[in-house]
Amino acid sequence: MSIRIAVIGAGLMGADHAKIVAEDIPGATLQVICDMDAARAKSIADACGAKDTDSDPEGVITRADVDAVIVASPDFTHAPLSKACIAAGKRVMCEKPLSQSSAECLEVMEAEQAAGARHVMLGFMRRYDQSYVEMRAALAKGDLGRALMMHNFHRNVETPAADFTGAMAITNSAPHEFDVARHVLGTEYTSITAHQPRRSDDRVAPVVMVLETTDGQLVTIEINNNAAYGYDVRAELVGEDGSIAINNVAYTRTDSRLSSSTRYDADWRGRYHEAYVRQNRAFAAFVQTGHFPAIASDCWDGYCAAVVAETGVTALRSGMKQTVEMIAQPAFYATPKGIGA
Ligand code: ISE
Repeated sequence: MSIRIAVIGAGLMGADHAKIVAEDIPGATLQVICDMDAARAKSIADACGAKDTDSDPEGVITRADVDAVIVASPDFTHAPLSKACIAAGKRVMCEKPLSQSSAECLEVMEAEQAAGARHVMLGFMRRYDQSYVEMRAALAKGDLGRALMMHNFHRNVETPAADFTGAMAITNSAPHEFDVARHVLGTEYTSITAHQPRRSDDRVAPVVMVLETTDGQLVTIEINNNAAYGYDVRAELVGEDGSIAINNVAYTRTDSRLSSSTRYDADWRGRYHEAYVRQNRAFAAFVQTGHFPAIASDCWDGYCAAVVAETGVTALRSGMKQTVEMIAQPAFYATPKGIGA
């Protein structure tokens, strides 16, 4: 059956998801683009061939012609709309974060457990990026020996908003690393420290974090939202017998005038396009089969990222190492995830 998908939010990410649903998800129909800004919803709907537009997020979720939902509206709407999807019995792919509040993540987890079935897939798309897939497989295969450290840096060209802060680097950008490092290592975090260097201007300085894991490993994360030179996300996993590093991904190299150069993407949409496509195809399969994808992130992963981010902000503000304190993983989320990638 063709699944009819509504995309809630016609901003940067909503437009990207709408295009992917329209062009790259076999067996899916882009049914509705929903945004409070009717003109913006119509513009994306016209560009992507959506069947309809709407301006009522809660109403769209219950529409009879909508089988599943992608939530790409502002962060503060993610948890309430995910709960509304659960209440309506609709599966949802919610863009990260599930919530910046761990308490609110727990509310969504409680609603999903009460419903007795998985409804929420979370949009930590790095798990579908080929570089992290290969990194995780190399560790699982034993090529590296036991994992000791994972070094990560995540550099944006410039902050997405003028009022961006160091704390927001931890709550908005770093959750990608918080999630993908624990996914690759198969572990949880026990502590975090966070520091910033001083810039010579008034732009937000990088944030450098060191996290300890329950398996005695170290994870280092640099978030630099004002790197200037390009969108550059890399990592290196260091084992007792070897290491594996993520290259900058560039399809071409230009050689001329005694020099050689490759280009960086301007932002994450180009660098992770294939990951978004794989993620959204996995979501469509989840909707059609009910099998939650084996490597997808869920509400528990959203809760873990929120707890570590909240603790990281405390560490940054206090200048002191902070203990990461989480609830025990509910059995509902401990069961092995579905089949396939
Ligand atoms: C943004 O919200 C994202 O999710 C991007 O993937 C990330 O690279 C960027 O730093 C965030 O601001």
